[in-house]
Amino acid sequence: LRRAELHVGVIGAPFNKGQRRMGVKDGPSVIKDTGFLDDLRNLGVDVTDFGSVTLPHPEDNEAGPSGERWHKTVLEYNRLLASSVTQALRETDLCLTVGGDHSIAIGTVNGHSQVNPDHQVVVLWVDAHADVNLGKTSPSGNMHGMPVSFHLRELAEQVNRLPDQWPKPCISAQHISYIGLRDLDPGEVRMIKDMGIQAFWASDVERLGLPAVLSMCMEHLQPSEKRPLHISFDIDALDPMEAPSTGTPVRGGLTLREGLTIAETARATGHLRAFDMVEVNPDLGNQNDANLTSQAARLVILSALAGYRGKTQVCTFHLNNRQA
Ligand code: 4U7
Ligand code: MN
Ligand code: MN
Ligand code: MN
Repeated sequence: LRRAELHVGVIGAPFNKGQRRMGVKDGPSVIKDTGFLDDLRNLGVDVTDFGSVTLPHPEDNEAGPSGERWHKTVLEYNRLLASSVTQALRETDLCLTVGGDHSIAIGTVNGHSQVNPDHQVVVLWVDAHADVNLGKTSPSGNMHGMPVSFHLRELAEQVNRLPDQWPKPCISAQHISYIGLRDLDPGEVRMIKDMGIQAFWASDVERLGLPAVLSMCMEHLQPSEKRPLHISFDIDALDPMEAPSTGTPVRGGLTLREGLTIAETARATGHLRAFDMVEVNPDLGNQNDANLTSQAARLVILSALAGYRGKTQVCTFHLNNRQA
C-alpha cells in the first residue's frame, strides 16, 4: 500500500455573521456535495474530515465599538475555529477550511500561526477585495471585509478585539500579498499604500501576466520551512461568469483557469500548509449559478491540494521538509 503523499485535514466553517446574507452558511455543505473529499482520496490524498465548527451558545447581536456588526459573535466563533485549525495542523500536513463568509479567516490565519509561533506564516489573499477595513473605515460594518486588519501588526492599535485582546496580531505587512483586487474602499487603498503591502490588482494580472505576478509574489513572501504558506481564496476573486453565486460579486475578475494556476503554483512550492475557500452562497442566482460556483470551488481545491486539472494531475507533489 502506497503511503499518501499528503495528509489533509478538512474543517467546515458554516458561518454567516460576517455579513448579512444567510445562504453563505450552506457553502460547506454544497461544496462537500460536489464529492471533492472522495475526489481527493482518489487522487491519492489522505483526508481526515474534522467536521464542522459551530457556536455552542446563543449568539450575541451586539456591534463592536466602531460599529462592527455582530462583533462578539464573529470573534468568539473565530476563537473556536482557530483552535480546530491548530489541532488539524498538529495532526495533518495541510488544513483546508471551507466557509462560510470571509470573516472565518480571522480564525484560520490565527490558528495556523499558533502551530509554530516562532515561524512566520505568510499569506496569499486571492480576492476582489482587500478585506483590511477597520471598524472606522468600513462603509458596511460587515466583518467579512475586515479579517486582514486583525492580523497585521502594523494595525495593532487600531483594531477592536475581545476584552482579553483576542486575536493577537500575527502577520507583518511584508508577509501578505494580494491577487485579484478590483473593489477597494478609500481607507483600504490608503492603508495598503502606507504599509507597503504587495498588491496585484486584476488589471496587473492582465498587464503583467499571471506567471510574472506569481513569481513576484513567491519571491516577496518566500515560503519555506520557516515560512509556511497560507492561501485565503475568496471565490469572488473569480469573474462572476465563472462564480456567480457569491455575496459581493465584481465584474472583470480572474478566469477559473487563472484561479487554478494560482492554486497549482502555491502547491508546487511544497510549503502550502493552509487553504481557505470562502464566500460560496448557493442561495444567490439560480441552480445553474450555484452549481457553477460550487464546481469552481471544487476545482480550485483539487488544484491546490492534488494538482488536478481535469483528469490530469499536472505536477508531482513534493512536500518540503515534512516530518518522517
Ligand atoms: B469579502 C466592502 F464596502 N469592502 O468592507 C466592505 F465594498 O470577504 C466589501 O471580500 C467587503 O467578500 C467584501 O463591506 C468582503 C464593501
Ligand atoms: Mn499524517
Ligand atoms: Mn471578496
Ligand atoms: Mn474576501
